[in-house]
Amino acid sequence: MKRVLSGVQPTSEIHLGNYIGAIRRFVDFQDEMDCFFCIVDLHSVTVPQDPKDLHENTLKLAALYMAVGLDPKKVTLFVQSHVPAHTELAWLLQCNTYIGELNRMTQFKDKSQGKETVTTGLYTYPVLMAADILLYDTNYVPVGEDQKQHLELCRDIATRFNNKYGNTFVIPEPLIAKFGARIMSLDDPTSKMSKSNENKHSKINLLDSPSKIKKSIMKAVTDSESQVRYDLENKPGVSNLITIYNILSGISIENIEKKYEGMGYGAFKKDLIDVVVSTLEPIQQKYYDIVESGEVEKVLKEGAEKAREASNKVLNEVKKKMGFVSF
Ligand code: ATP
Ligand code: LTN
Repeated sequence: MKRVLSGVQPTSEIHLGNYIGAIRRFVDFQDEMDCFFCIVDLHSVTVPQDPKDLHENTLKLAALYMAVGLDPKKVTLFVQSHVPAHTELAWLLQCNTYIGELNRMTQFKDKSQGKETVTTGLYTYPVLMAADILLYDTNYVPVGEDQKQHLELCRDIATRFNNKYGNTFVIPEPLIAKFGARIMSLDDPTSKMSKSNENKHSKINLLDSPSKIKKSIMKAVTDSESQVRYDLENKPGVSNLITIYNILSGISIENIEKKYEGMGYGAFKKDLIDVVVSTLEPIQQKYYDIVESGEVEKVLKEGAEKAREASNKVLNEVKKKMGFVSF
């Protein structure tokens, strides 16, 4: 059985971009592949985190993973910091990664720009991500567009290690959707919807109330025309809203354009609100049921055990190949 692994940071709330580009797609793999889905809390602390928020967001994300349909009987759900092999392999890989490679990472450049202080963790973050993936003999990594460069680095590190020490790592393939892999910010359709954007109306979070969703969509930047038409270059705001509508409703872009011909943005936005609310309502209902049931802790404990067991094989092989003594 092929193996799938992906991770989401428990930083702030999970938004519609995370859902469309990543989490929603995880569910599609659980019946056919051996899936590991991780809450990458060690990645979150590369930027300042309030300890109370990190704690809460970690448990929240676990409940959300289940609320979108991931079944802990079929997949391994776990918290990265519960499996020490991640940091151990990350160190070994750091000693096989070049500064020049990390200097090219655009996410580091974006996230460090204009900051007074930047942690070394933010700089070496892609190597920890490579460790997450390579530890589990992962074949496929479903992620959004923004992670493409990190996946390429992971493949380079793995290939180099295999060439130097003999075949050790499976070379993973990124699975980036052709459509919806980069949902844009509602307040600025030229930048991606992001957890780090402080404007609450730039994004829709999965646990947002209907009135917040309504406000954010009504405020979403469009253009001075009134035609509902998909045209990424000239109408990025409207095209982003059409993408969200299309993916959540299943109605084709062509049919969306026809449906709102001559009607302006008001009617389109009103229906989009309904589409988003009716997608998120059942997820929210399930989320609150899961939180109330108290099952999250048990799921994460079992997940950590399975992940610890699965990760040791690769870690031990790496250490042996590099010449570390073990008894
Ligand atoms: P930040 O923007 O603060 O870095 P994030 O929103 O990217 O955070 P992550 O936890 O880093 O959140 O991402 C989780 C998953 O969601 C990754 O697979 C990522 O590629 C995907 N993703 C993030 N933002 C988007 C987006 N706007 N559109 C599609 N996929 C996205
Ligand atoms: N870097 C990713 C999160 C992440 C991840 C992973 C994704 C950490 N480890 C392993 C896939 C596989 C991000 O910022 N979205």
